[in-house]
Amino acid sequence: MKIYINGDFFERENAKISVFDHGLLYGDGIFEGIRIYQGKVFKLREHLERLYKSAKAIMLSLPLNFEEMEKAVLETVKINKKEAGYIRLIITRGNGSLGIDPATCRQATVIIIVDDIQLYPAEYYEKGIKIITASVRRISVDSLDPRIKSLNYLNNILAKLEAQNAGCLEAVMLNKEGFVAECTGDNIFIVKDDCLLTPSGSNGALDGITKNTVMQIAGELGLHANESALTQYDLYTADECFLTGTGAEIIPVIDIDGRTIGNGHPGEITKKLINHFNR
Ligand code: PXG
Repeated sequence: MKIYINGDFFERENAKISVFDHGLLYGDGIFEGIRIYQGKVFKLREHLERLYKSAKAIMLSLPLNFEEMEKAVLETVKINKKEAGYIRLIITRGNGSLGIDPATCRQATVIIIVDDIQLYPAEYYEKGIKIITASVRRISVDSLDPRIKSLNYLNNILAKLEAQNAGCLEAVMLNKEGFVAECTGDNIFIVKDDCLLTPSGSNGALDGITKNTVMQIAGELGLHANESALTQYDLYTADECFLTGTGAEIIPVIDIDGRTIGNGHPGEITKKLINHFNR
């Protein structure tokens, strides 16, 4: 395995960054998780566009421009000879002094890791998963907009721990107003009367690449798909529910907080979307 750090490649055991990196000290940084399918990087431009928006929002100037970043990612994939896998692109504020002042960091750190992807076990795609609502609320847009894909995941990790304590793989998080935002590492959709509904960015959802892909597939299939504020009631009374993410792809949800969704099996529209996504 060859890992890219600031323009050089290192073997796994030598791929190291400073303990003074503000990505470690303060979670000051951003990242992207990207798939490789059949030797091709999936939606690379979309991921890089989101990365550059995250960077802009936190005033992080990247040492590479868009084309250079694209090249660095493709080169790292090539050098690792991966036909299927996962790319983790990480940008931190860089090395600085002990103290949050980002101005002490002169150069952002760019890390690109190409590895295998950890999937949910295959059986869950066939039978669906159970999720709970976390008591921890999604950080609100006026504190740290969830559209910024930052290195600060403690909020999501606390919700993930709640899911695990309840024997579930995922938890849905509400925003501070009580509307549905997203899951800890996935966007959430419901199907109601043949229409797809999913929370918007201002509801506290990441502008998910997989979410946008599903919206596009829905259009191709002639299904209505809209962003909408959703409550727990909407989830509980949905005909179908599924989660989307680079890691999860599309995974059906069959139970939320003990309420059976639909007939307790993955829905027909969900299955159709999974089929089209896998093409
Ligand atoms: N919401 C959150 C909070 C996420 O972290 C998504 C939604 C889905 O977005 P995309 O663009 O991937 O459709 C994510 C993405 C991992 C892992 O290793 C997590 C994600 C993606 C890839 C890997 O846990 N989360």
